Amino acid sequence: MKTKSVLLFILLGVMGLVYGCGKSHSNPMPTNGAPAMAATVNIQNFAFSPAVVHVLPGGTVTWTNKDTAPHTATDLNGAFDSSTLNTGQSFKFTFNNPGTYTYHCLIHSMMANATVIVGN
Ligand SMILES: [Cu+2]
Repeated sequence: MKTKSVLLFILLGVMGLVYGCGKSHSNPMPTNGAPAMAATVNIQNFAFSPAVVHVLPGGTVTWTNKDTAPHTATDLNGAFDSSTLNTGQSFKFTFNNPGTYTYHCLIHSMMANATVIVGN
């Protein structure tokens, strides 16, 4: 009887760990809701996440490379260029001029069409 409840306790604990771990990845994805003064973009799994961010004029976007591969965040029109970001490295850029900035990774051609929208 006592052994049984100990086993049940352990089983519940293990299930809790598994479930808890699964849940920790389900943070709400920051999307382009109301524009803010700052936004962050993770470069992960060969993608910019989120692919679209919206900041107010004067706002700053920070990109962080969470992959093992190097990446860049490079504006198609030359407004900004992170140059090569290795694992764990970040790049910040402050957008003073309203507009839509489309950028890509210079190293991986499939990492294209990510966007920073600057406006109110
Ligand atoms: Cu890349």
